[in-house]
Amino acid sequence: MSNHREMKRVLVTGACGQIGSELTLALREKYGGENVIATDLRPPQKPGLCDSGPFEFLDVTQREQLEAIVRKYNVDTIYHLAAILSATGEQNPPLAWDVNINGLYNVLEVAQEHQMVRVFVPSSIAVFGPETPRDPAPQEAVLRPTTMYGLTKVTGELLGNYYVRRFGLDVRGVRYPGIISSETLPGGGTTDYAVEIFYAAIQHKRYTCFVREDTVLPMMYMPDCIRATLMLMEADFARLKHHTDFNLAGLSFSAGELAAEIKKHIPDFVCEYQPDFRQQIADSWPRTVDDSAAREEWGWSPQYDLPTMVADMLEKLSRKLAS
Ligand code: NAD
Ligand code: AKB
Repeated sequence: MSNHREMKRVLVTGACGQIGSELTLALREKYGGENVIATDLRPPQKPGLCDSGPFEFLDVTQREQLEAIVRKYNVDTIYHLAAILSATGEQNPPLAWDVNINGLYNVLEVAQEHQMVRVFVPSSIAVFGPETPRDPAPQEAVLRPTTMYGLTKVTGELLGNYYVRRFGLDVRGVRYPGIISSETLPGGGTTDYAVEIFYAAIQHKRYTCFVREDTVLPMMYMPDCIRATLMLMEADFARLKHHTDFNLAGLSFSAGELAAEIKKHIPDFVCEYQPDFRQQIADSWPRTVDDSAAREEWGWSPQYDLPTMVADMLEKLSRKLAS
């Protein structure tokens, strides 16, 4: 199996997004700036991504563009983060299908053709649907999502596992919960309220939340997200029974509990609730997930709980918004 070789030249797709903008820098710390090629459809918002290593424009639905960059830099590992998330996906299902399915197919085909060492393909709690137990969602569960995004994520998991079995390509992935971070705004998901609320609390002391106060979803703070991603990619392949579909838990809380925790730091903060179409998506997802497979197979354990995450977010974001 190819995983005995070392990862030396890493390509990140969707590098300007919420996760990519921070994961790329973490990878550059680890492998050296010039060895991590950031790519996206759009230009980087922050100088950091361009200053610390190469950046190339890449539309993942265009296989020849991907192929050219892989050849140019002699890429042996891909972190494939380019995707259309749940809320945008419901507003434009054909785009979600094209980017999430055809883009992934191109990445896996090129990775196999170039005998790559490893490929990371994130999945999501969006693979679950109303028929899955919600508290917690088991590792092995009924996967009948009701969103186009969820449907593409289930297909992505199956496709990744197919390349592992059929071609011996080392493909790995986790079902990320909603990610909370202070660097880059999220890109059109249902869990975006859990980030927007911090900006609104600091800037306006008011937030109108688009899900109900009692809505509980699995979430994770970015430092845990980055740590989990690097841990899985460095795990011994021989210990992995799963490959592309690890449940991954951080913390779970209701929108009301999040607002109350922020209010401890900003006492005059007011949160109102006006659910929109995203409520239905949130209601189809679990409240918590069972991540015992990730814990057993590669030693996963999160570090942040609600109070430590909120305190750190407020501190980092206040500093950023003041500068
Ligand atoms: P994001 O929306 O913030 O970033 C995605 C990036 O992909 C954007 O910069 C966008 O410009 C780029 N992109 C879109 N279409 C493209 C195309 N055709 N070619 C190249 N780039 C394209 O997303 P994210 O939150 O950083 O998510 C990264 C991955 O993690 C995705 O697979 C997503 O499904 C998964 N995930 C994210 C979360 C979360 O809460 N952030 C949760 C679960 C899973
Ligand atoms: C979304 O809300 O679409 C993402 C996800 C959980 O996959 N944050």
